[in-house]
Amino acid sequence: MRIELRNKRVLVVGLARTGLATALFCAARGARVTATDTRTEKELSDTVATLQKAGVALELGGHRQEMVLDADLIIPSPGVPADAPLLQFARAKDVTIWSEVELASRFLKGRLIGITGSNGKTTTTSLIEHILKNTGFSTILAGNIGMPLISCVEKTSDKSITVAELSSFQLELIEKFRPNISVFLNLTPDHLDRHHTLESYGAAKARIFENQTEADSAVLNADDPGTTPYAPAKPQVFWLSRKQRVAQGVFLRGKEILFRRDGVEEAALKLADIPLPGAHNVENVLAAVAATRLAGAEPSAIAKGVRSFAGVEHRLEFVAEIAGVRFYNDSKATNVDATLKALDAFPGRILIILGGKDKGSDYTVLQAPLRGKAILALLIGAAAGKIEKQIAGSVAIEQAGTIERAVETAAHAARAGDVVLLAPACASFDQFQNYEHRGRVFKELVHQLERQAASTTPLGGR
Ligand code: UMA
Repeated sequence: MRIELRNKRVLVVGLARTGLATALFCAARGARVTATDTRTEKELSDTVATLQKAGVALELGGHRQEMVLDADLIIPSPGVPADAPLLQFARAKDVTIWSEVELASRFLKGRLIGITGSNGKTTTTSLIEHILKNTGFSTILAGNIGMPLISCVEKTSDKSITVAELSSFQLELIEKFRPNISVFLNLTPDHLDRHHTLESYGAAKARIFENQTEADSAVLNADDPGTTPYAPAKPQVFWLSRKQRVAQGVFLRGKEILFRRDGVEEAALKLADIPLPGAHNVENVLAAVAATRLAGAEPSAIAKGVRSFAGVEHRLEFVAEIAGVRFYNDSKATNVDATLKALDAFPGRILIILGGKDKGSDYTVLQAPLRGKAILALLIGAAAGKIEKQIAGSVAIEQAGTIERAVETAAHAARAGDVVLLAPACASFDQFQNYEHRGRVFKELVHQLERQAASTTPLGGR
């Protein structure tokens, strides 16, 4: 499993978080590393200095196809499409292409829990790690959540449990990657600009099960028709369900959450213990209950962990209440399904900020919930025109253009009891560095409003 990197010729493609960490990891183990990015030296200044210091050769401002002829192994970043011309050329030349998680898994010690799905991955990953850490396990939180798995390899030990969020981009280029416990939460259309069809997107995610053995476990969502066909044969399958009792896994009975294994049922916690809004978060909790119980946490510790979980930044994150209007940041709602879930989490009177970079999505499915729950849609970014056409007639629309104008307009239009929700259904890259940046900008705008509101309230006034 482990590979010898000494003197291996490694080509790292893409130099953001993943590429930088991968190049440094390989260089530190004696590999002869070349790194390439479409961005120029000027755009990558700090990274360039760090890599040069580590002895990494650089080819910036584009990818020359011939580079692959000098490589034994290519590690592209998740953001590099698997069918990019450079990688197609490498495949034709039989050069091995691995994602960074494949490489990292060759060096990881201890146990690995991998979580994938279209939505809820980050919350579930964070919750699993939170529960296990509070139970006393030595844990590491990594992966698509923002921390490349390769950066965590050194921290792992035979006793550690690495809890990794995994994207389809990371899983589509694995070879032997094998989690001890895998979780596949749900499958809804996303990243169709990259995977082209839902089938190939689902198949990429389902690779999480590919190398699991009978000694491993897999957790799947029985209520999600997108994932059930992918139930694997080898690992033991544990189902989660909000709607039905399952033979093996986690389900609801009345207001109680139960775990069932080999015919033995145990109460894990109560629905009321879940501190997060929305039915989708119940599913995330059920998945976390299954994964942590399988990892060896006791039901009482799981219940305690769930109750004390504060949620995750940029996922239905409460930002502030100003004059009775509540502002929520769900910047991580980068696809239509996530936005549907966000709308579902509130009873109504929502002013929603939608838009950004389109990923080939169909926004017409937003019409019914917008008609039922929203009072205003504020559109921003490159996708605003397409969204307006596809949701026309369902809700009042305001072309705000930027997030600044959207927040300002929403704050003026909203009255006490309303919810202003950033749940854009799009990627952020047209106007922001990433969804985290978009969420932070939104929160700062809301906090500015909060400060203004505080300074205009007369001191001692009633
Ligand atoms: N680049 C090239 N050639 C190309 C395309 C891109 O050189 O053909 C370069 C870009 O110029 C840039 C770099 O590649 O310098 C970007 O790589 P990246 O987008 O993979 O950036 P990282 O910072 O390494 O982030 C990646 C994940 N990004 C994506 O999947 C797009 C991060 O997930 C992840 O947190 C991080 O690795 C650590 O594991 C983000 C994401 O949006 C959050 N994920 C998607 C999602 O959750 O929906 C899957």
